[in-house]
Amino acid sequence: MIKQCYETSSKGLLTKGVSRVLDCAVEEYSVRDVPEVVDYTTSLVNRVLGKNTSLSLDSSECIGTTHTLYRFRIVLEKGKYIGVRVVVRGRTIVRVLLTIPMGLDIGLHYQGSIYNPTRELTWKQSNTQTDPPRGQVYVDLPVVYAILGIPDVDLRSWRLSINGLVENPAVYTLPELYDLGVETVKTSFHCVTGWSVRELEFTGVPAERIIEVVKPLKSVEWVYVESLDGYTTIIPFTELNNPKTLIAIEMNGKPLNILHGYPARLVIPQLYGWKSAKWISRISFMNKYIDGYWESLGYHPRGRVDLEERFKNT
Ligand SMILES: Nc1nc2c(c(=O)[nH]1)N[C@H]1C(S)=C(S)[C@@H](COP(=O)(O)O)O[C@H]1N2
Ligand SMILES: [Mo]
Repeated sequence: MIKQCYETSSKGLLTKGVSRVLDCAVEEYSVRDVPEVVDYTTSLVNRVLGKNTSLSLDSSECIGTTHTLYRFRIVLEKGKYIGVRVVVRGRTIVRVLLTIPMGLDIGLHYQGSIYNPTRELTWKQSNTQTDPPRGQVYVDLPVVYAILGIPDVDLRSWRLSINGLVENPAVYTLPELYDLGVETVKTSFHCVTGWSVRELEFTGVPAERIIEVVKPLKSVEWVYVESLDGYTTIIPFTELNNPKTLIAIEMNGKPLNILHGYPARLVIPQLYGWKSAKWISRISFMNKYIDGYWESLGYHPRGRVDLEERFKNT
């Protein structure tokens, strides 16, 4: 039933006590109801853990109008638990992930593979453009997310570092970002969970301008972004190097509110919202892919809205 399994982790998950994630792409499996999801998941998980455990449903939610995510837990001693996340597309199970808590010495029975993100980028998906984009609904105001909490920000010590495989690494204070020259864009914003908001106005430094200054090396393919709260994400270099991508410092003509990522956040309108990291502190240009926070939980390496790239497919 398992096609490929990858072991991964992320900085943010470590702060939540999760030391590793086992992310399994499975042979597509049709289900008619939720009890069938439970039965399937129980037998898969028991095979991987090599013992008989029972799952309890923790929560479930829609991810767009096209996917459903079920979260189970296997309760262990001392309040620890193994989390299980099941990704269902329509009525088809496509992915199962296990989150393993720190300090749990447990054998996992699976054949490991190396995750190859470039295979995802050639994945074929019909892309007839609709408004709202496929699987999304418009709401009036953005939902605010802070999966790792809202960090304390001290502008006197805050800096944005731009480094990695670049000719001219740079470090900016907020006034220095303004000095690079700002532009204002009006854009829709799309969260992978299914809500979209029209016409948000962001002001900031175009990512293209920063790229001109730091001069990434030819070998750069990925951009890894780190935030003050420990949140991370990964973006294909070509998506960062897009005229609409901003290092935003204002929203609707006012400095970003702390809830929206003060002092600076990314805004990458063509990608789902989780790529638009808030409270950013470092942008690293890389020639290799590594998972960020949501990518380590099965979300797509690129996350293009027009191609409906919500979860990894391979
Ligand atoms: N640091 C950090 N950045 C983040 C998130 C987060 O939890 N922490 N959530 C992401 C997600 S999933 C979305 S949809 C957008 C939401 O932006 P908003 O909170 O300004 O509406 O922020 C993204 N950036
Ligand atoms: Mo999101």
